[in-house]
Amino acid sequence: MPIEATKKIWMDGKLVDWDDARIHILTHTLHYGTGVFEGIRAYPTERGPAVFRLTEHMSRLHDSALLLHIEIPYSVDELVAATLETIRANEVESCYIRPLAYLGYGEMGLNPLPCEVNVSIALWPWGTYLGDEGLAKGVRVKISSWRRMDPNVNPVAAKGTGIYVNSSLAKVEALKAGYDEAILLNSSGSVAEATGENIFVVKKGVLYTPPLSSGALDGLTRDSIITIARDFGYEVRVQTMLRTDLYLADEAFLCGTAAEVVPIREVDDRLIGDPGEITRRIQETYFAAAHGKVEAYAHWLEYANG
Ligand code: PPE
Repeated sequence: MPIEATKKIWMDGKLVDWDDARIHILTHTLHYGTGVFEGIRAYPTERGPAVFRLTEHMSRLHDSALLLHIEIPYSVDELVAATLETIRANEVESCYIRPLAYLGYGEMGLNPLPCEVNVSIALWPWGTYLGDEGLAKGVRVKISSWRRMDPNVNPVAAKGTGIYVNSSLAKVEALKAGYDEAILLNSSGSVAEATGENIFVVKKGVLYTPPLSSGALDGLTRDSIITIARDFGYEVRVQTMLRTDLYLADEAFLCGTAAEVVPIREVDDRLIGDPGEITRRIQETYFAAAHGKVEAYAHWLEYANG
């Protein structure tokens, strides 16, 4: 899906015109994948655009940076303020927000420590990540032949730009085989997550999701869903899962900021079926919360217009 241009991009403290948001070809991160990023969404509400769990996303950006020896020269609060300012400058009601901290031009070679750290915040309207039909009827997923990296190969807890080569390989393999998305197992064969989403299954009314120690990112959507599900009174178990737990699920779904909550209808050609009741309920409540319609989750939103 081509990016829909907006007006301004925040770069190192300044709002620059979309077409002028350029970097040098010798930017360190372009060569070695030494950057960290976030994916955040803002939704339209009665009080104008509201950003879902913005401060927590920016804290995770700082955590990712720490794991990769990147010193971000802006505090979490400064990044939050910059994001809200960029939303106002672009006059959008809803958008996907992509903060990036990267090592800039000036040094080459694998040592990142002498490099200048640059930060940008771009945003644009981004529709459904796995398609409108996927969101409504569910997607077909395939277990990838690519394994999620061992945490001692790469810190998978970091949203590092270079770390996404692994996801990208799995995504292309799944798409070329005619599926919508890939599920990655870790090096011991347990389910980790999808290329850009966490995964849940439902079995006999209980929700299951893999632990972070299986290689799952500490997703904010995952965390929101655990809260929503427990508030409904469902039991949620964070536990190690095998691929066969996916095949035998009553319901299954993916979740992430870009993807939102997407039912899974098939895993490796085993039919799970139409989106089940629990998946539907959670999907509906997640969207309602993001649109400022659930009082209990009002604290998840930060409003661009105060
Ligand atoms: N796992 C991975 C590997 C991942 O990239 C994401 C977000 C998640 C889980 C879910 O995390 P959270 O968004 O906090 O619930 N993936 C981002 C990037 C997607 C992309 O294509 O780029 C996102 O959803 O914004």
